[in-house]
Amino acid sequence: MTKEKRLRFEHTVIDDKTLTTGNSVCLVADVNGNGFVDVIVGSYTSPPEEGYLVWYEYSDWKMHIITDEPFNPHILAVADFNNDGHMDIFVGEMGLGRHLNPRLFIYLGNGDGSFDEQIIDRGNPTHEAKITDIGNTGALDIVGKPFKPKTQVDLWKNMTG
Ligand SMILES: [Ca+2]
Ligand SMILES: [Ca+2]
Repeated sequence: MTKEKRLRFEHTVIDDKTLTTGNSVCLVADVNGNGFVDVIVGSYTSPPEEGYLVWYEYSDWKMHIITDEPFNPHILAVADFNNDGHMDIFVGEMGLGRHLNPRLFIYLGNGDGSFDEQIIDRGNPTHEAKITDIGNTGALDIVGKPFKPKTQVDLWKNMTG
């Protein structure tokens, strides 16, 4: 019987001083199209909960700011929402009863590390949303729910032609 191989990981810090103290989400995708996965991080400072979305470029982990716009961007996902072969980033804002007009953003990837912002909804806070193709239409939709105080469950159907 072969002995079970012991797992071994080596820890490296890729940013020793992030822009804010509240780093909310970490994702991976190849955002500049060079075949290597990069790291995407959402963060905020509390208060006033101004958020950032940044990506770190493999392999020297140079940081690039995508936006300093979102409020408390807890909800991120990478997916190709417009089926152009470039990964896009979904960002949802929390509401927490004090951000009255929360927005959902999609940062459309251009494949070279740059993004174009589109706001796809206002007024519906969300938290921990998931991306999936509801109804097998070939387009990626968003399902989510607010953290608090709203008590609902949401679906954003992708109607992009
Ligand atoms: Ca890359
Ligand atoms: Ca895309």
